[in-house]
Amino acid sequence: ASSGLFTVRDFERAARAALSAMAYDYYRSGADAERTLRENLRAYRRWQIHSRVLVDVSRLTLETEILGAPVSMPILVAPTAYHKLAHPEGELATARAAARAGTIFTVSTLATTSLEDIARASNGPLWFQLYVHKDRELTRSLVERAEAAGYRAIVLTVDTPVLGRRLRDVRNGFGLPNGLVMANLVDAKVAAGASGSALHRYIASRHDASLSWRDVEWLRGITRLPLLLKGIVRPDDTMLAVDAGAAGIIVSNHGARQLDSAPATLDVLPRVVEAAAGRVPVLVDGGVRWGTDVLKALALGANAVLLGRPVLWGLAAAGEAGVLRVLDILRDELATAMALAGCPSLVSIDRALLERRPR
Ligand code: HOC
Repeated sequence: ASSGLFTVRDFERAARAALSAMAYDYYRSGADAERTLRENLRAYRRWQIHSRVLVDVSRLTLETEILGAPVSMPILVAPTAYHKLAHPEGELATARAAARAGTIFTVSTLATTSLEDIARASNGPLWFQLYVHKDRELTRSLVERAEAAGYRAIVLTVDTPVLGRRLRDVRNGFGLPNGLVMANLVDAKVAAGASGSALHRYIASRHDASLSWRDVEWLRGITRLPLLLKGIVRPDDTMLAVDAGAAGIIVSNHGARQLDSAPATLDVLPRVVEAAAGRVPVLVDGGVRWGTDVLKALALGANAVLLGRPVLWGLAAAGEAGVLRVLDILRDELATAMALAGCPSLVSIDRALLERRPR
């Protein structure tokens, strides 16, 4: 089903054809005027790669390690909600594809498959993305379940005190079709039907908007898993996160779905990297569509990138095979970009490769 599809763009077109308008809109949407959505993509175009020539690139290596987990490439799968909306096999297909690609899959709290079933289906490394529920015992039990099921890290999303205004979802009356539930939660109804976004109603009633740095301490106290904070765009927050014991930072604006006019993640990456000062890995998501984008993020100091929408496009277009194909495309593009830029290894990708595009 993925024949004839050679780029993430091809997969987005195929996914659009395969999905209901409501599901496609949910995945593709940014908040408000979608300024940040466009900026995340544009930020990558502002850089050009100045290749080094006559470097032996006959033996490229893309393997690396993130928080002790060996991965085949510096490209991980970001947490995204509701994979069964994209494909009947949902998160199981994504998990299997990520494992086959040799990379980490970050499972969302809002998965449509239970975190235990996903762990049983995958022999690859898994992280668990956490939203903090008003009911702290429910949150504690999610963390304990993830730990018991063999997840290797908790990714706390910190850019979501409330839900961003995704106008397409409001207009479409977004919700899950009959039969789909948020399988990790007990009170998990976001059924479509009423006016406005059902996700918005669910989050307003259950999600804890009081989350603060004190809760990061609480979370660290209830798990021995490393804790990454996802949604950081500022150097001072980076320092607070490291001081609070975060094991990693994910520079993210939630795929531009939360605060519109947030900066493009690539633009703030260097300042976050500087603030982290090598004490913890810094990852970035938002706008990665090409292997050259991955190279640019690494050159600006990221240890790895995460892919959100591209994986969903692969899943919607062709299930497990589609996700695997998307991951392989990005891997091949990155390898080609590295060879052409004169970078035989990830450590040879440095800041001096990049120049701002002339105006
Ligand atoms: C306030 C909690 O990540 C999305 C998902 C779900 C967001 C829940 C936010 O749609 O971006």
